[in-house]
Amino acid sequence: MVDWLDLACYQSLHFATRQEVMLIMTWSGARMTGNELVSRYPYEWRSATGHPFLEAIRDGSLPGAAFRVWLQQDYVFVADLLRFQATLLSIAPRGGQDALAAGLAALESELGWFEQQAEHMQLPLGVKRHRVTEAYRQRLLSYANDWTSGITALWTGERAYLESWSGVAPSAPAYHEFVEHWTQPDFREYVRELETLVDASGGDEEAFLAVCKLEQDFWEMAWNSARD
Ligand code: MP5
Repeated sequence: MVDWLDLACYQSLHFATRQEVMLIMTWSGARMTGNELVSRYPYEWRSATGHPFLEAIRDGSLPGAAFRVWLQQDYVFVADLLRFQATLLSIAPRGGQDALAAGLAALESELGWFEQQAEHMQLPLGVKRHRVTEAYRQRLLSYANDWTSGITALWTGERAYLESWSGVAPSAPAYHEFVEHWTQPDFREYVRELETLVDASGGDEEAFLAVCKLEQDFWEMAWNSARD
């Protein structure tokens, strides 16, 4: 583990460039804030938060089948997220308990909101987990007993949804309620609170990148389902 003193010595001895220092920080698992993670991996972040599925939500061209698959799988995802978050809450430091406990209650009511949406659409929710939803579940569970990776994974998925849905506003009218759900001020504030916890924890690059990829795969899964 390289700490800041080592880095300072390295820098004064070798006149390391900023890039070299950043590289050493990465190798040594150095601390990174949420914003640093997002700006260090612009391609991965864009892939997680921008997708033809979202473009089609914006312009109203999304095939109904793709939206239905997304909604069914996202319901399963949220139920899995609730369980993951309950475990993460059990190891949260004192300063993280408030946000995580409030988030848990919000997740439970979100399941009710999904159930209402599905009822309007006459859509069954008891579907089998898609391979991607299962991979996401497994990955989250692998982080559930480690605070830094767990909070990074949780925040990455939530911020990805905030940015994905903010990016399509104002969407085609059929999706207004969904855009509103993931762009309202309370949700924005929740994501900000999670980010503060990531910053304090030091962040986990690997968890960030894994969740970015899973977010991308999730859009891809729903998008491709219309062509299956
Ligand atoms: C979220 C979600 C956001 N609903 N689905 C995926 C695939 N990623 C992130 O979680 P929440 O609890 O709906 O804000």
